[in-house]
Amino acid sequence: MKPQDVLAHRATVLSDEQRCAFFDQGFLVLPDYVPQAWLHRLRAAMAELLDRSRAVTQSDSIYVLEEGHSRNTPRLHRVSSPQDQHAVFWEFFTDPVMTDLAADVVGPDVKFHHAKLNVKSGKGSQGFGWHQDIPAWPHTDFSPVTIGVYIDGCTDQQGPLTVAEGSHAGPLFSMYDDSGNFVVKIRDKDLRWLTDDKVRTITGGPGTTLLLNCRVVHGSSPNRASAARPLLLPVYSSADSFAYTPSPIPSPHQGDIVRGQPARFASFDTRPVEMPPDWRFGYKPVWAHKKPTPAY
Ligand SMILES: O=C(O)CCC(=O)C(=O)O
Repeated sequence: MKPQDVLAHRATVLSDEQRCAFFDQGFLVLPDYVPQAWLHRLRAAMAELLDRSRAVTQSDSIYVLEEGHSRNTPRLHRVSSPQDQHAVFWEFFTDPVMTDLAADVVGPDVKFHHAKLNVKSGKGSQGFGWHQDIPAWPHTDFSPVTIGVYIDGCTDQQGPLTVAEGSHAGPLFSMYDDSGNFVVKIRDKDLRWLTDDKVRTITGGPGTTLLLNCRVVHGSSPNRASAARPLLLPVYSSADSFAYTPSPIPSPHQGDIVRGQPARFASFDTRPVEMPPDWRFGYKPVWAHKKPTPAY
């Protein structure tokens, strides 16, 4: 669904000003949005996953390990598809606290695509280079939105998400490096336009929530503080927006309608998207390319 059609529906959570700010700038920050009761449950579920990761010795399709990870000191960079690892995450992703918020920017009928939990253990080595998300999972339009929740909050030192304001309205950049690897990182030569005045750094207290349009240029540096910086990142779209490539982070829940009704017609925005590799034949994660700032 296109922004003008979304705006024709009444909002549930956001004000008209907040919705317009989201469509103008490509992102919106809601300080302390997620209630404490949910944050408690999410922390407990995350602690269980961290505990399970003690048995993992190298990064796999679920756990991406941070340097220094061991059975005694579990250290994670990311958990892929947390909703398939622990029921609490799916409960959260389908709760109105998330789905009503998504509806305010994608329209009343909301579809789930995938999710990640970027744990970013303290004193970490991994950040996320500047990138755009949609080239990894193209859709028929650009309605997909990532709703990022800082479970414990995030300070300047913890590798906060940084966003290039308004960049969703610009071009999509290549996510391939000079050797043809899909590294989900924009090449330096394509970033000359990105001056400091365009960069917004998103920090905030526990429960602070960020809505990020799928075309926005964003990234983050490694976590230099000692505490982890968990950021939960489910992705939703309008029900009438369809992914047309396999997902790099597959889930049995991909395509589930989490609010409203399935679509009878697809919505199309014909701006071009560079195709990702064919994920049907296996996904070579970005950290496997030995690049300094992996993103996926
Ligand atoms: O967790 C972060 O700091 C950035 C995450 C990100 O950009 C992504 O997963 O696409």
